[in-house]
This record gives sequence, structure tokens and C-alpha cells, in this order.
Amino acid sequence: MSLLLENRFRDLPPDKAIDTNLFLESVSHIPSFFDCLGSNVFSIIKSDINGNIQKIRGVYLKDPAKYVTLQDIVEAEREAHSAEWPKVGATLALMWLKRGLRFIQVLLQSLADGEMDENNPNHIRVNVTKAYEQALKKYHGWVVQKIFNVALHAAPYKSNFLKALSKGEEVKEEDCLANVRQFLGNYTATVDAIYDMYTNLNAELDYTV
Ligand code: 03F
Repeated sequence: MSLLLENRFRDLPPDKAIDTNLFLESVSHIPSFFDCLGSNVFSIIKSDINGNIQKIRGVYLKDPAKYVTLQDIVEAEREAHSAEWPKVGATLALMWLKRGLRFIQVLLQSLADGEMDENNPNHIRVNVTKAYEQALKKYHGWVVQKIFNVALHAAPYKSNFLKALSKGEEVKEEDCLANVRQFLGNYTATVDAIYDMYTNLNAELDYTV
């Protein structure tokens, strides 16, 4: 069974409000995926994503009835920490988490669209580079861009990456990409809704790390 289809994101309601608990459940499956990628550089990325999920969950669990949607959390933090907001708490964690989620979205979409280096059709470097340029690069100074270069060269072959998405089963590339396309429906809608929320609340920052 495909990892992606087991962990599909939920349909959004018409107002695009994201249920915090369902969101946390959906993203909680992402970090363990990095264990199958087989290079230590991925453990840095894993712990960054994991840390951000934990920060959001920590706030949510303080008062689940108050923080039903992600927007409830971001707005409550704006009230409580007006001086530092949005560079604070779960607002900051979600700001960065969404960039990682966007990276994954662009990477999977590029693979699903069949974009490839004709000379190296089993490499995913063009797809990974596209995702990095669209989602993360502008927030990274040169040191972190160097880490990206290490990760890029440790990227798995496409066949191994797709196999990992299929939980180690040998699945035909076309079948796996069909699953990716299905997964991307609600996933992309959710990531877009988080970006829209940050724009509408004026919560986005563009400092580099
Ligand atoms: C800022 C920053 N976080 C952190 O400093 C950087 C960490 C290292 C980033 C290295 C970049 C690597 C790019 C990926 C290359 C991957 C090659 C993939 C091959 C497959 C923030 O950190 C903190 O997060 C925040 O809490 C803190 O408070 O200023 C703040 C303070 O700093 C980032 O730049 C976020 C990095 C997210 C990277 C996501 C990469 C995802 C990679 C692969 C995805 C594989 C697909 C999985 C599909 C699974 C579906 C189920």
C-alpha cells in the first residue's frame, strides 16, 4: 500500500479553515519518511520538521477547544505576543513548516508532471532543485545553501525514492505517480490555504537563516 494514500490529507471545508488536530495527524507521518532516505543529512531536515510539528502540537494541547483551527492559534499568539509576533511560538513553527511542505509539494508535482533530466532520467536533481528554488532558497544564507548542496548530492535515485513512497514495494513508476497525483489534491489545497492565511494575517517574514 502506498505511504501517500494511507496518509492522505483531509478535504478542506468551504471556508478553507484547517482543523488543527487533523492537520497534526496528517503531517506526523512525514518525518519517519526521512529514515528510508539513507543519509545523515536527512536527519537534520527530519528534526527541523519534527521540531516544528512538536511546537504546534505543544500549543494545541494546552487548550484543544480554543485552538480548533490553525488560524485560531496564529490569531491567539498575535494577541498574546504582539511585540514579537509573528516571530514567535507556533506561528513561527508553522511559517517554516509550511515552507518544507511547499518544498515537498513542488518536488512531487514536478515528478508527477514528468519533468526530468533527459540525460539522467533516474535522477531527481532537477525536481529537487526546482522545489528548493521555489520554496526555500530565498530564506537561506550561504551556509544553509551548502547543506542543501550536500542533500542534493545525497538525493536517492528516482526509482528508490518512488519505492520508498510505496513502502518498499516494487511498484511500477506510472502506478506510483498516479498515487502521487491523488495525494497532491488535498495536500496542495492545504498548503495553499496555509500560505493564504499567512498573507491575509500579514504573518509572513522573509529573513534568512
Ligand atoms: C530554519 C531552517 N529550516 C533550518 O535552519 C534549516 C535546516 C536545514 C535545511 C537544509 C535544506 C535542505 C533542503 C532539502 C533537500 C532535500 C533533498 C531531497 C531529496 C529527496 C527554522 O529553521 C525552524 O524550523 C524554526 O522552528 C525556528 O524557530 O529562525 C526558526 C528560527 O528556524 C528550514 O529551512 C526548513 C527546511 C525544510 C526542508 C524540507 C525538505 C523536505 C525534503 C524532502 C522531502 C521528501 C519527500 C517526502 C514525502 C513524504 C510524504 C508523506
